[in-house]
Amino acid sequence: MTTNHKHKAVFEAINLAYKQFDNIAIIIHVNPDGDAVGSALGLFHFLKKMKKNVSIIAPNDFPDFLSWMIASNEIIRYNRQTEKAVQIIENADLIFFLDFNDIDRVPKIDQHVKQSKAVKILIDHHPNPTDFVDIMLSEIEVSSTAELVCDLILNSNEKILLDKTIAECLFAGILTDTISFTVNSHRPRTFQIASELMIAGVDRDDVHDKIFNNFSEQRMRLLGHILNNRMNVMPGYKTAYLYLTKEDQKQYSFAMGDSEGFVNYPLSIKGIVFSAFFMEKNDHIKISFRSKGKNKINEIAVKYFDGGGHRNAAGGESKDSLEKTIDNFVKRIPELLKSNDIHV
Ligand SMILES: [Mn+2]
Repeated sequence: MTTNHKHKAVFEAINLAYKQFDNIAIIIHVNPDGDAVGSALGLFHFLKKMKKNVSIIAPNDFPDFLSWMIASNEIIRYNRQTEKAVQIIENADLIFFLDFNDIDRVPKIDQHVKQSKAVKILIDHHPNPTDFVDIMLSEIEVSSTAELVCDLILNSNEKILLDKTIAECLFAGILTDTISFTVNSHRPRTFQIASELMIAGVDRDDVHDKIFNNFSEQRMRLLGHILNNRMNVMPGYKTAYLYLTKEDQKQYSFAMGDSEGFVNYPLSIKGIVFSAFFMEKNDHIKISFRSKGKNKINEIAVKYFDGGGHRNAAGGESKDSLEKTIDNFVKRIPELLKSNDIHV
């Protein structure tokens, strides 16, 4: 039976579940970000302290700049350690799914999950979760999955176990999704949670530094190239977009995670409230969308770009060429403005 988020009741159900079972798997989404890795490791360290046999499984690699988190090297990548990952899922009595809302966010792992008899728990903050679990802690207003995991711990009888190691991982998740408290952080509760994590020993500046000040020289030059040569600003539309060709990626020795956060830069231009970033991949175009404040960008991601996400941060993809995909986006801008009640 699926339980919707009713705060205390759901927290209690989850607390009961992890107390009852010993073999626990934590599964995070494909292309894991700081919130996926941080929330998973925070929960992992917490459950370890409760003497649980716990493992984290990711579909594929995570960016290098997250590897400072303690035990990140213990995360099992399905693409590299398939057999081990399958074995863990088969042995699990309890599976946590963190930071995603649909089983198709864990490609290939989904088949094993479907066969598993384990109790399944979703902890997530993306809109419209699908029903593939037994207990659902889904709250779209929170900053991050890490915030929800922290709230879960604070509401448990084991909150005394919250230490610096757990706190740093959770803080990393919150900082990632709020870009150091500049977006998705309108709720006072987010800061209360952050405060608890700092009391537990987090050095805020240190975590910020590790997450955001980690550019390679090539990546910094790539950013310069994009902003200078690959950005189109449409002030009348309150919109700007960036793109990156395969040729650009080759020229700047593109490494995984290098374009992380680039989509946010156009929002620093006065008057721009919508931003998009188009990246040419081998067989498709990967798109990131961002918007400011009450303006919704996720609807066009769903409607035209086979994607989804939050009000202010969404993603999508296209099988068309880069040029055609961008044209298609520009064509949809009037609808985007209208649906957000912006008249130009
Ligand atoms: Mn997240």
